[in-house]
Amino acid sequence: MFNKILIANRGEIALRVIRACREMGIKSVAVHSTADSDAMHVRMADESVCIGPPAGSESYLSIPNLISACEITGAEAIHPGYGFLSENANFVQVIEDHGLKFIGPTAEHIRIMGDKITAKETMRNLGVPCVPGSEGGVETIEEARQIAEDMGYPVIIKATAGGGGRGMKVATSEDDIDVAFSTARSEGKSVFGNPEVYIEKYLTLPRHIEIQVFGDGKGKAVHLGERDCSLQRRHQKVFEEAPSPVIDEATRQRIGKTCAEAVAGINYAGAGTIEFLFENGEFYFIEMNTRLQVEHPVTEAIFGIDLVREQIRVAEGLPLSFAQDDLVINGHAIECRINAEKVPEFRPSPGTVLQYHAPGGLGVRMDSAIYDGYKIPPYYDSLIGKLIVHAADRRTALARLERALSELVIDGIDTTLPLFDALLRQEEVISGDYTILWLEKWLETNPEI
Ligand code: MV4
Repeated sequence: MFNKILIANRGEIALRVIRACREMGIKSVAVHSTADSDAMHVRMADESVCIGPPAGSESYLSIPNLISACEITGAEAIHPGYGFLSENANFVQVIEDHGLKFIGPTAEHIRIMGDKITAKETMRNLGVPCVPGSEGGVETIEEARQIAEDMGYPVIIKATAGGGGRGMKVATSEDDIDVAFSTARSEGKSVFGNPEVYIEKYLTLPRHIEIQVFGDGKGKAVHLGERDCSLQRRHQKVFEEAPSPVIDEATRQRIGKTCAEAVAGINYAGAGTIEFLFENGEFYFIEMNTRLQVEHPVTEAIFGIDLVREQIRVAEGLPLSFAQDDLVINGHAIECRINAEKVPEFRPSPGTVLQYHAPGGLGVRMDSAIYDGYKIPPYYDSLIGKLIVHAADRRTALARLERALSELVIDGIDTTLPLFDALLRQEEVISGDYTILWLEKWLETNPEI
């Protein structure tokens, strides 16, 4: 059993991990930059260590500083949260070289999934359905043109090291293929240090549906259904829900079983998310995330489980505390990501929170590290809170969300809250009839917010 865990993160996710530690009787160590001395995660943890100046690269991303903080405090394990070093295979390697434990998968699994070509090949071999496309990387423009012609346009060229929508180019006809190929390649090289690209059929109206999986690292794994994350803007999720309004129980069990068997087959340890595009009733694997995701609370809500507790248990070498048959969906959950941004431009809006009042009541969870008088620093991600509602069904969850939003007060800064009031009035959101392109199109044409 761990006696003390260091959390290599900040904001709401650091609080999330500290809370799980406290409930498990494990001491928590917060780390912080000089810009975060007054942050809530520092106050809430049992101990804290300053690990550097404001820039993430010199603090939350500094591996030597994090290892030193473990040595100073006697922490035996590190929880990375999401972002920062959560999917850095080298970090995991260094942690293990120092006799510490990383709360998450192995360096090897992170490395495999971090390279999209290798991830896709691995998943295909494990029986996971993938988007049709090139087998492995594409080296030349001639090869790219040939594959696109055989498959039919439109196609998409993706950098194998890409992420967050960078290094992706669509070609709608053979006129675009040369430019798409060379742009994806050079973006891959300049942004991610790897020019390797691959080609896929471009799906025009898919939904983004991701399956939550959990492995014990010893060949056992379960799935925890799907999350529908189709409402995105510039590859940033805005509104997520579970279950998806378009997936029935038989489909869920079929794709869930495929995913659980796949991760069991590689002895995957801890939480993972297998991302799919879903179009015309078919799933197409795109990538796997080897971390706990921002939107994990909607899954926790409908299954009534604590995913961070489970991550810690697995890192301690304990078995999963539930079997697949124990995992039954109860109701519907929705999450809104609240950013310190001014809409409709989504311009970052750091500053002082003059007043904060969190909503409450049945089926309402507010994960946030802000407080009255808190000064949001300008150096980090603009996510300042997640409002999660849970109810017996989707209609009731939408009503509960509207009610919770009406109670929530964040004064002093601009936030994305006005967006959610407007979204809840849209027919497509109410009915659940949206694709990955809907939100951006609606924002372009919408005078309301
Ligand atoms: C695609 C696609 C259509 N067809 N792949 C965007 C980021 C990366 N995770 C994969 N992405 C996409 N891959 C094929 N073959 C469309 C997207 C995409 C997207 C995916 C999920 C959620 C929002 C999106 C917004 C634009 C494009």
